[in-house]
Amino acid sequence: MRLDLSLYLVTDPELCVRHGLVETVVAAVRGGVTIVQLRDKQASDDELIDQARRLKAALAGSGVPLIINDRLAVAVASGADGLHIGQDDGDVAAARAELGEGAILGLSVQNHDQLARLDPDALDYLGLGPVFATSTKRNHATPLGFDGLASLVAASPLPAVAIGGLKAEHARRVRATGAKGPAVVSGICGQPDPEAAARAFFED
Ligand code: TZP
Ligand code: MG
Repeated sequence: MRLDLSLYLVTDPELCVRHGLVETVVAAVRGGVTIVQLRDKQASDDELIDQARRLKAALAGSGVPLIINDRLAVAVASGADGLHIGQDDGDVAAARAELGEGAILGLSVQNHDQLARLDPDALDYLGLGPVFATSTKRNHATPLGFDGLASLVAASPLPAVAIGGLKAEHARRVRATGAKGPAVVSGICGQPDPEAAARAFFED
């Protein structure tokens, strides 16, 4: 599936409840989201597989890929389009070997050391952040700000999204760093109208 990182939605089980997970994602895609990551640290693998299958069905025909956070086994079992892992979520090469060449594989990167160590041939994109402090992710790294983000993007061998505390009003500055787009949880999922909230990221 085509990789378009213009607006990357990351789901959250608490923030996406107002309209339900599937309806929130479908609305956000109507608003222009180009890629979706299913992220839930608490759910069991079986629960996540079920959610992923329902999301895949809802996204059918949209061209919008579904990425699974952290769990390789869930990505494989659910027929999702890819996997996103952090620095401590296992081996990139092993994930690529199991997922195959056609899958989308992303990695979170917080600093230049991590950037220097990664294997770009095994990956499709990077998630850089956090740009700002956020309560959505526990124990996140020191925020980069736009200057730190720009410095990482400039050194990145792969297309990148930026994440962490990003709202529609930041979209222009994110893209000005060379990042392909913002990755967003609360700025879309937690909003009364996720479709309008997503659309606003293109109107900045
Ligand atoms: N990784 C770095 S910050 C973050 C993740 C998953 C959470 C971003 O959430 P929000 O609500 O868009 O600040
Ligand atoms: Mg992770």
